[in-house]
Amino acid sequence: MLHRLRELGFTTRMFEAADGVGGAWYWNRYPGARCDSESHYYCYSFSDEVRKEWKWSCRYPAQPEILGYLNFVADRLDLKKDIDFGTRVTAGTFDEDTHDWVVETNGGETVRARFLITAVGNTSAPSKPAIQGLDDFAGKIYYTASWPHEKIDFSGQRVGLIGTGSSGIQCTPHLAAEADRLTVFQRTANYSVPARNHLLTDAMRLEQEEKHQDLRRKTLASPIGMPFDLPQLSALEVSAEDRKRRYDELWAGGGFRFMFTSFNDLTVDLKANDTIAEYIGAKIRDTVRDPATAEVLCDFNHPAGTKRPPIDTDYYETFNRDNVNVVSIRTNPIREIMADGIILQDNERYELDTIVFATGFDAVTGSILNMNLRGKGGEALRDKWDRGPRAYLGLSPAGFPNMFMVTGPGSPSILANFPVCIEQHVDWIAECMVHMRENGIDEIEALPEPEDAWAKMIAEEANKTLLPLANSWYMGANIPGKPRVFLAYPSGVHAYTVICDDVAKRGYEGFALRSRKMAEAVS
Ligand code: NA7
Repeated sequence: MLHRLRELGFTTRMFEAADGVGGAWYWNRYPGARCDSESHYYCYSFSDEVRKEWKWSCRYPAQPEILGYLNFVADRLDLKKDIDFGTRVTAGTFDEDTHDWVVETNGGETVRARFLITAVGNTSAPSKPAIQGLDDFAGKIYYTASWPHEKIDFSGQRVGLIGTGSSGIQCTPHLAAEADRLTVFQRTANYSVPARNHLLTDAMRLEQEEKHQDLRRKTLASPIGMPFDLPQLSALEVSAEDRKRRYDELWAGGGFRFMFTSFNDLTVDLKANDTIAEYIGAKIRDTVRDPATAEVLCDFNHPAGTKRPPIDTDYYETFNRDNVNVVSIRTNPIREIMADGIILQDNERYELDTIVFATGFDAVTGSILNMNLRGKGGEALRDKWDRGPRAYLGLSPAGFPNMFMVTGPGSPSILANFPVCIEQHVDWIAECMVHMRENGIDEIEALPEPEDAWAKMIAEEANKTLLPLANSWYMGANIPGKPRVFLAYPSGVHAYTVICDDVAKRGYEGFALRSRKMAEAVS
């Protein structure tokens, strides 16, 4: 966004809480942190030079490599000189007289800007559960979502890991390899699929480059922003043998393709979903030697794919180690944290030296609300969103003129490949700002009716799927008190792009466009 606005001649100020670029990839430095999307499409596409100058080492790069890539891009485009690092936005208020945003930072600075663009990520406000006794714990506490920069030595430690989402699943094998003992506290069993990571050879990279145009076309045509051939068949219209053959084939290839390219009705039909859930369950039971452990790991309690699907390297295999065990806390939750460990509701005690929280995020809305934004009439965004986030096209909330969100709630970002969604938002927002500049428009504001219609459509479309059945962060259900509202446009990034382009073509239909001159003429 910064690069595009600078190219277009806008004056910018950019604030970043961290001391460096990278966002989620800056903070999530836990052992095993790795991308679940393949490197050749989990990257920027806006510059052929940038793409050709960077060489990915493997199919799913680890956090340090992705952070290296983001630093490479920022340096290559000389972006860092225009970013105020180590600076948090503490408040933002729309000034109706001047059509400007007044932004305050923790450094005590106040900045006026015509536009306010949030690009604060979807998984950047860590969720730190308030478990009774947490402050009394005498050992060390770490959060995967804000991991220290220095290497942590877990050797000789009894480690407790809370959380079995993507982060918990990724760090489990690494903690197990180092710690004396690892106890994984699992509230909801997950359906993890092997990543099948591998190094990329020069020949593989060359092939990706030769096919770039074709892959890019597929990526943009896909609802999930990944260059996959979409499944045409229902899981229920093939024979059990053909279904198993398809699952076997895709399981061998690993990664998101297993979930997203096998059958077309897995997230809309419970019976179809059962087939993939049973398949993954059988794989877990085949892998994990102790039947009781396998049963805990198969206690899914939600349809497959209705929480963010994890992929892993040796997750289930790790439970065959002598120093690893899993404890179900679904019906027997953590009662308290004591100085020397964790005690469950049934009084079962686990003595620990270290607790690692892989408990996720106040996703999508948390970081936006933490900025204390106020729109027209001084309305707080937190109040406007107290029954769930609302924003027309997931881009701009009514009552908050000249505010745009990159990957905001109601956009497709959390269900799709992030770079594709980010670039779509950046292009749309930049074009809108140019349109305003060229036409003497000072203010753009989403209208309440189209915003309502957008929220209604999201709920209706989400309800046609199985996604609302899970207590997922997609639904805001992981945070106590957070409204249970589906947080994404559910029909995919391709359909979303078509709608956004159409809105722009129709002169930003659904938005009010105002200019000071017009207002003066009327008065
Ligand atoms: P997730 O996917 O939100 O996973 C968090 C995990 O922590 C999940 O297993 C939760 O169980 C568990 N959790 C959360 N709060 C608690 C409490 N209070 N007690 C016990 N267990 C708890 O976060 P991740 O960091 O793994 O992944 C986030 C995204 O980052 C990921 O999807 C990628 O997009 C990258 P639950 O399922 O809620 O029962």
